Amino acid sequence: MVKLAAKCIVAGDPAVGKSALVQMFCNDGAHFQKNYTLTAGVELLVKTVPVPETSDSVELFIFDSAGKELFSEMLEKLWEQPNAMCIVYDVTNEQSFNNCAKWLERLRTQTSGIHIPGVLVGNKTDLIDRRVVEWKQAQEWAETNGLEYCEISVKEMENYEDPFHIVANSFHQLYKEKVESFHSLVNCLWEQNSYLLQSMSSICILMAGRVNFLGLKCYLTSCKTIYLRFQKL
Ligand SMILES: Nc1nc2c(ncn2[C@@H]2O[C@H](COP(=O)(O)OP(=O)(O)OP(=O)(O)O)[C@@H](O)[C@H]2O)c(=O)[nH]1
Ligand SMILES: [Mg+2]
Repeated sequence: MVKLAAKCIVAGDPAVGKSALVQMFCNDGAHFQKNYTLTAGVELLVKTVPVPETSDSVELFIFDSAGKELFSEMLEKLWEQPNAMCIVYDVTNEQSFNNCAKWLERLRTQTSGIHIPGVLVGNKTDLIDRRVVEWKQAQEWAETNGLEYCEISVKEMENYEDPFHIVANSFHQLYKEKVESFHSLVNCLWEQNSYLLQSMSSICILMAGRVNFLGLKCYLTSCKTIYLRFQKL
């Protein structure tokens, strides 16, 4: 069982529904924030997400960030070294979609070129008649920019858990890939070293059989013992 922890930044324009989404997710759908309360700076919420078909889990430290420009300087300090990102826009507000490029760029400056899992979230799909950003357009933009895409309605409690499940699973997947590459590196080093040890010890054993100088013989015999122990491992 592996327990991972990830810092997940939630960003996007003001009033797109970031806080409503984060609160809803962390309260297990118990409460929809109907009234708009502007977030000043960052609000931190924590929730553990189980990884399907494993006994592993990811503890998400969710940084619900302010959309207002006024707080942007403060945000950049709190955003340092994120492990995952969630960029939210409002499907009834084209400007909020266009600004996702700006949010993504700002977040990428925090990751020092390292790939981190991310998801683009189109919220407020319940406002069908006011919709201006189409699924295909947003999905394509997300794909081009290396992000997953999902659409939700926090108000109608539709797919509101998806964004965090997506980032938690991707983060877990990245962890597994890193562990696998570490294991193959260790195996590779082990194989190389055991080959080297075998060659060195073979020479030592050969010499020990022929040279009758006591000190050297003792030294070579201990090399032989070490080699045999290595072989047993
Ligand atoms: N119709 C509808 N309204 C929503 C939905 N999600 C959030 N809202 C409303 O949108 C408004 C803004 O929501 P917030 O979550 O406060 O927005 P925010 O993105 O956190 O805004 P800032 O903190 O200023 O960045 C609130 O009145 C919410 O009730 C949704 O799925 N559908
Ligand atoms: Mg907010």
